[in-house]
Amino acid sequence: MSTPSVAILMGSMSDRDTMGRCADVLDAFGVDYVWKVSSAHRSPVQTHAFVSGAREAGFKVLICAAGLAAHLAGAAAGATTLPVIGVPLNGALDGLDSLLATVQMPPGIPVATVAIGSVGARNAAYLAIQILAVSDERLARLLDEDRAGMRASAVTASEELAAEVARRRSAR
Ligand code: RP5
Repeated sequence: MSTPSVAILMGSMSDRDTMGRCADVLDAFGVDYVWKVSSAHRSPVQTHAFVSGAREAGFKVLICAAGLAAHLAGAAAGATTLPVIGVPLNGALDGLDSLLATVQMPPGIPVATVAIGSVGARNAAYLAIQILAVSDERLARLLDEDRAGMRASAVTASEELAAEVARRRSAR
């Protein structure tokens, strides 16, 4: 079996439910991944060993999620030149602490930081898929179909609102 394209690292098992939203999106697109608890603070040696070997192992994108003093994505980005997507999680201060810790990286060591919490978890998967789709036509096609679905939902919702306005007007 070949190495999955994506590795999802999270700081704690308590991040599992939120990052399940990320896994849901990867599953929906048929993208293989590994999913690990790997902490910048509690298991730094293991985290560094995995991340520094990730390119050679065949991974293409790393997704790193952590809350509080969220150093996981930044530490990972310092140990690999693979794209690292950071998901700030809400452990305190509405996740603002994690957002700043994840996004404020020094020049040359970027972390592609997404939104706080489950929205970010989903978008991390979408961004990873978009990165993979640069060289994967199947994924590019699925992304186009997914966008078409979103567009259709927005148009349908708008038509429903227009119909509601018409109903309200005739009821006056
Ligand atoms: C971070 O600390 C983890 O990513 C988690 O979001 C937060 C709290 O961890 P636990 O105390 O729940 O293990 O490192």
